[in-house]
Amino acid sequence: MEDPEITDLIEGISRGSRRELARAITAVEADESVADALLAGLPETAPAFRLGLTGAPGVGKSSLISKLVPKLIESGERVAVLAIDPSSPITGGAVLGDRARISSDLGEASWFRSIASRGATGGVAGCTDLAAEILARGGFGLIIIETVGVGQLEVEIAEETDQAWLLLSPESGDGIQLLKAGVLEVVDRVLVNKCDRPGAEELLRRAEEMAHDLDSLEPIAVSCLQGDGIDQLVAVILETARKHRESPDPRAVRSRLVRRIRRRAEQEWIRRGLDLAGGTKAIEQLADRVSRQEISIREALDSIVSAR
Ligand SMILES: Nc1nc2c(ncn2[C@@H]2O[C@H](COP(=O)(O)OP(=O)(O)O)[C@@H](O)[C@H]2O)c(=O)[nH]1
Ligand SMILES: [Mg+2]
Repeated sequence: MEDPEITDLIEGISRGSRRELARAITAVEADESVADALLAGLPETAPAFRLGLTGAPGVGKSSLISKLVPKLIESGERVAVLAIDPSSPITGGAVLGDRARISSDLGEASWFRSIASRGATGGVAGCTDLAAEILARGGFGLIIIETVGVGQLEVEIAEETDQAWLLLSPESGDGIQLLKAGVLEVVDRVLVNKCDRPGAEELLRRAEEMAHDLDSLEPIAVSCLQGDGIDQLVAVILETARKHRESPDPRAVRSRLVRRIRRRAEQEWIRRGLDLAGGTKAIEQLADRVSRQEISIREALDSIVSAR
């Protein structure tokens, strides 16, 4: 991306333009290096609170977010939601459905966007970190990140958030298994959704036991359908965000910066290394030579990594 374009984006975001904010995040999705200049040009703001909301598909993450966002806005928050669903293509029904459900005219204080694809250079976690940082600089004090499941990707995303909360529901059936498998060592809190459904009480009781044993945060039960527990949850989010903004954990801030710098360095190393070695063309030629058994894979590697 050319410098004048980046200057335009910085100027637009500083004046609160949603269009420029969207363009900036799209640009970073495609190429994380754009974020270097963007973040250098956008003034630091008060720290935003990043809340990760994870859980199996269908557990009610999007429903919950659509209940929470209007209430959080009413309490004076500016809320951005990043929904990460690498499994669903950009045109996927779920993503469009979520977008439609959440963006129902909440005005300037909220922002919704899905990150469905891996960027050209980095991973979803890197892109999420940078998108969240840009949103924070754009004046969003609360950033909710919705991710599916609790696999490796979610662990990575959890590292990019200030707290990661896991949503379980009695319907999904695997809640108790997840708790037994030590999921509370990865997430900070369990929320039990669909407490209008049978089995919710048992699930909540088990979650409470586990949280107690591990000295982890109290689980909270909600029903998006009936509205139970939503106000309590909003109050907990506001309080957690307030505490975080008052005194962000310096270790978390530092380790996030370490990951960000490391990731960007890795991308640069790969790009420079490949350039030195002659790029994709050189690798193709080496592959041809390996397939003709003129050189070994090891020799091909050596010729790439020793290129100066
Ligand atoms: N009974 C009941 N159904 C709910 C509740 N919350 C969400 N659902 C339903 O669960 C389904 C999946 O919800 P969704 O928010 O898309 O889940 P996500 O995949 O985790 O984002 C939808 O049909 C919702 O209407 C709840 O509290 N009670
Ligand atoms: Mg969803």
